[in-house]
Amino acid sequence: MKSKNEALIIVDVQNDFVSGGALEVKEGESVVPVINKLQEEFQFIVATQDYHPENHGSFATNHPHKNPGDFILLGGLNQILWPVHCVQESNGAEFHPDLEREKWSAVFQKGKNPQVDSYSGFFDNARRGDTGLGDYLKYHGIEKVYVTGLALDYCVKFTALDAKSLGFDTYLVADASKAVNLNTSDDEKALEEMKEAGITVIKSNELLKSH
Ligand code: VGL
Ligand code: ZN
Repeated sequence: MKSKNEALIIVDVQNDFVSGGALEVKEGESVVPVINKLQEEFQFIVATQDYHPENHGSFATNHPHKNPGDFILLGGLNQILWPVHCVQESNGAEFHPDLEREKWSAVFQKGKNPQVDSYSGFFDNARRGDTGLGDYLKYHGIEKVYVTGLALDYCVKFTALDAKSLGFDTYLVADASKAVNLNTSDDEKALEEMKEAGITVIKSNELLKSH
């Protein structure tokens, strides 16, 4: 069992990010049994949920003549456009049905402001809006975080980078995360970027074999 100052962060394990979903991560659902096993080890677990209004500026359909993969300026930031995904109250925004939720302390929703995208579970991409996750973890005495979920090259990466920047000892559990890989080896690049920031990349069995 991990100690009380260690948290598991489960990022965006939602129907739209697994096989057949609107913004499919190939074999995204393969992280579910790994994350469920990890949850048994933790006393403190939080999850994030991508939760967009229909008019969200990251949706290609909300911009004339634009397609998913195109870039625009959104709130002054370079923004890649996505298919419509994780719309509030839709099935695609729901957590994967096999994902255990009994032990979760809280869920942090993000991406609600139509004017800015929000990959990290802590801040929006402009770092203006704050979900409260950082203060919540600190209030509960958390010092060490293990980041898991979807997608490795977007929301997982930015959540881990923000955790590290906020002073948490940050671990990325590689086999508990999968990438969208719009470009080949985006997953490798994401892992490198995280390592360079001082995040420790581990495998789930390193967390499980301690007993
Ligand atoms: C995500 C793209 C857009 C993610 C969310 O959860 O990684 N990616 N919205
Ligand atoms: Zn999104």
